[in-house]
Amino acid sequence: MMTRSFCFCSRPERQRCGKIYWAFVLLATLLINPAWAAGESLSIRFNTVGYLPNAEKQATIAASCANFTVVRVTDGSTAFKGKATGPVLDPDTQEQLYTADFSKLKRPGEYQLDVPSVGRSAPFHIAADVYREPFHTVMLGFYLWRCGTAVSATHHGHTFAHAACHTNDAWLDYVGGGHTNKDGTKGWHDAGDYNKYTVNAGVTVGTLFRAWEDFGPQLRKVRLDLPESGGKLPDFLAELKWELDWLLTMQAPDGSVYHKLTTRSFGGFIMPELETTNRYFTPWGSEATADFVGMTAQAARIFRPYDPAFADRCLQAAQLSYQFLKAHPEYHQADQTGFSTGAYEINQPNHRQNGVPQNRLWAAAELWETTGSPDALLDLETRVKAVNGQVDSDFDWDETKNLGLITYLFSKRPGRDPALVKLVHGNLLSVADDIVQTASRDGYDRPLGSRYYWGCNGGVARQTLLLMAADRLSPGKGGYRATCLDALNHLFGRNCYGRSFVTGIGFHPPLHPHDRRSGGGNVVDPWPGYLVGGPHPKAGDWHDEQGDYRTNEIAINWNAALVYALSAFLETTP
Ligand code: 9MR
Ligand code: 9MR
Ligand code: ZN
Repeated sequence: MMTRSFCFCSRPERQRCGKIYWAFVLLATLLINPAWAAGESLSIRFNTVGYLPNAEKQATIAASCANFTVVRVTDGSTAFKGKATGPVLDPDTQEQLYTADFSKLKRPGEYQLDVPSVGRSAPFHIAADVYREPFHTVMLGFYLWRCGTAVSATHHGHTFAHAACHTNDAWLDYVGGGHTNKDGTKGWHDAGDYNKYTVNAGVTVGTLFRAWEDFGPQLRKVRLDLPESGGKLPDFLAELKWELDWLLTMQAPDGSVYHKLTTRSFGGFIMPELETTNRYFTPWGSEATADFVGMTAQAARIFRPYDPAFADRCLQAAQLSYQFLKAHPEYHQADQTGFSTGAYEINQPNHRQNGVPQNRLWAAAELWETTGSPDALLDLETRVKAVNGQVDSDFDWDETKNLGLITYLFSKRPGRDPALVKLVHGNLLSVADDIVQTASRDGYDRPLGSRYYWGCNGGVARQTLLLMAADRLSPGKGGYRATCLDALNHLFGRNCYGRSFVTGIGFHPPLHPHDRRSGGGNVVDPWPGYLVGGPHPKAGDWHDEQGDYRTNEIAINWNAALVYALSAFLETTP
């Protein structure tokens, strides 16, 4: 297709011209791509960011091989020698895969794998702080997603910036307010598009708050270099407040919550400040309202020690919307008539979930955990019973039930039904054990196994919430932490592409994400710190092309899951 638009010659000539074109593309690729030009093999697939000293270290090799060595980058000397095992046929990719295990190499340093007749790998580090820089970059991704303000940051010597955008958010025409404007500024852009969707904010904020509640001591110390740095909030929470400030504007006076704030159709590939089409609040839905309760109730207890006035505001908002939900017990799907932007609704085609999502369970869980209200506990336990305490092995924006179950299970509040707690405890461990098994059977130790769907890379990262919860129940047992690291290994290069799935991080990361800033500006590199959605429907279906929004878009929900996974390993014992 590209050849055709490139040349205007007749048919036979066009074929020859096509060959010249592809030769040109190959040459250009080698020139702009120093990694490939240096001959680093894409057949040696491993975590190209690196490894914690005591972690398991395995590379998957998609070529016939026997012995391998790990060499020091500094002087080329050998640090480790081993024999590859295999081959094993990987059913997802039909590849014959070998495994090179170098877990015994623990000494910090910079290394490369050397596999005779296959080649040398990209360089990688072994270090106790190997995830610190990636964590910062992925959080930088959130800062750069901020809407309603100018942003600017430098990564690897390039500056990424845009002027204040969407400062007129938003119009009330579709929610019965006539053509009047009400404040709906701030928040993060959702993804590669600039719209803002309450339901996707739900799982995003819930996941980031989970990180805070699980790894608070590490996260409190993190400096993110934000405009708010040095103020009363820890930087991590300051970033989250930007989103919550917007979310609070999504609540209608009666407590219902608007489903989204968007243009009527997707805008073009321009920088956000140039997108001046009107944006509107759209009518309420029960998922948005339940997620809103979950987020604001959780915010109330998390912000309390730093900003009590904000905590009060969040709690009042949570209670108002919770009352609204109680008065409207039926599932209510948001009316999105007139809008062709992201739907975030459960009955859309090619969707994973069937049935009504259990977001109200999450809402009740967070409200109970924050207030201790017996009413909320009764509501919560009724819902937990109704789903038999069932934990899902992966989840995303369409189902926040797991977030509620985790909050319930780890609560220190009195009054829970012990039999129900036991049920959830058992379910969580058995789901986590399944994930560990699934990873161990996969050619790339991918914890999601053979499941490939829109945003599955986010799914891989989000499984770490379950694994880390299991690790808290049975500390150090079951291989839960090792499987969390398998997830990170996969996302940073132990996959059938041998590439990192996160822009600006690791070896040969995505260069053409479906991101309007990366495509609409004049920078060489894509904006940094973003996990792309990943291959589907099959393992080999990822395309690093801007047009491929199905596999190469970025989104806040997937990034949040990656932040969680990285938070778990920010600080390790040396
Ligand atoms: O750019 C849009 C992306 O952010 C969405 O995830 C995706 C699916 O809803 O839609 C993209 O927009 C495409 C639209 O749906 C169809 N025409 C091409 C648009 C962008 O290239
Ligand atoms: O993440 C969403 C995925 O689960 C859906 O299958 C897909 C199609 O509706 O939409 C994804 O969400 C997109 C949203 O609709 C618009 N902004 C970009 C999101 C990521 O692609
Ligand atoms: Zn904006």
